[in-house]
Amino acid sequence: MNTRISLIGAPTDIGAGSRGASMGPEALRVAQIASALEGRGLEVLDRGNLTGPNNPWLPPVDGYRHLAEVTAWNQSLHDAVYAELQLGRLPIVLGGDHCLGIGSISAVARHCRDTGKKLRVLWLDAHADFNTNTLTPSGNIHGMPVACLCGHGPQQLIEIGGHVPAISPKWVRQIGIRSVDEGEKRFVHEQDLEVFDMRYIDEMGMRAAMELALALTDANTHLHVSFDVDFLDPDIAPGVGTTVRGGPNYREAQLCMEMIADTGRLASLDVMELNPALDERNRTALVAVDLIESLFGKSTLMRK
Ligand code: 4U7
Ligand code: MN
Ligand code: MN
Ligand code: MN
Repeated sequence: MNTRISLIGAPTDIGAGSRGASMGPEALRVAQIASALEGRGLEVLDRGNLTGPNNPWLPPVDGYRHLAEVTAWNQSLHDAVYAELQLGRLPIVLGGDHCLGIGSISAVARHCRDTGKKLRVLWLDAHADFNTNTLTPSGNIHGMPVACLCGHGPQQLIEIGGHVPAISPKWVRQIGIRSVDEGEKRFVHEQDLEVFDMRYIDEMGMRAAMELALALTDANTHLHVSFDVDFLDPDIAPGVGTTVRGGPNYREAQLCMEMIADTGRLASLDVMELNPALDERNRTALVAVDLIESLFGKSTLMRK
């Protein structure tokens, strides 16, 4: 695995339904994300924070809230992530709300086109984030990034990575899903997204879900993890804007991260939706950093 890491802070809540994810990057730094990764033998460069428009906190227009501002943030994040990948580094985006997945993953997809890599996106989330402006009950663009990446969204967002669509739904595996809106659900089925929802994880276990989610990845695969912290059960991760009960517990989440680490293919990561305004003494940031250590190979395994 690439041992040269770049942290990119994207301090905004421009696409979210509650304020506060803009403080996510600093909370992850306070939880010592950099030294935790250095402790794993990785070289970590903290590139600091991107800047972008303030959150005007306005109602949606044509089913989109803050479309112009969301576009500006994602354009700048795309450029930053793409630059790190071109330098041969592994970008970790410190979000910020999940609308930023558009800029980050469109840059990753562009890099994969440049280098002939196969892209696999693991979307760890309570939500499918597959709404469009006609399906959305909220107008919040953090509920739309997967649809936008697959080419369903406003022109200015779907074309950020220079190729429409940025990705194919076939490259995505969603894990931990337990809250999908009615119209969104129909669209997920229509587009044939592969979803390992909580019912699947309850019945089959996290191990079976991850084995399938990681199937057919090989030495030519670029593995991108989009980690929405609300993936986790709110008992261990209360500091998010949209908690949904019944998520993976600490042990299931550890296993998920460890199985990704075992592939050795992780090449980019987003840590999104952490909301320190809703957290308790930074404990959600701390659990996120702990899980990220596992994602980078810290193992609870005693076997040789
Ligand atoms: B997140 C929601 F209606 N589906 O579209 C919507 F339930 O990035 C929530 O996964 C979206 O946290 C959650 O607003 C977006 C809602
Ligand atoms: Mn999300
Ligand atoms: Mn979510
Ligand atoms: Mn959320």
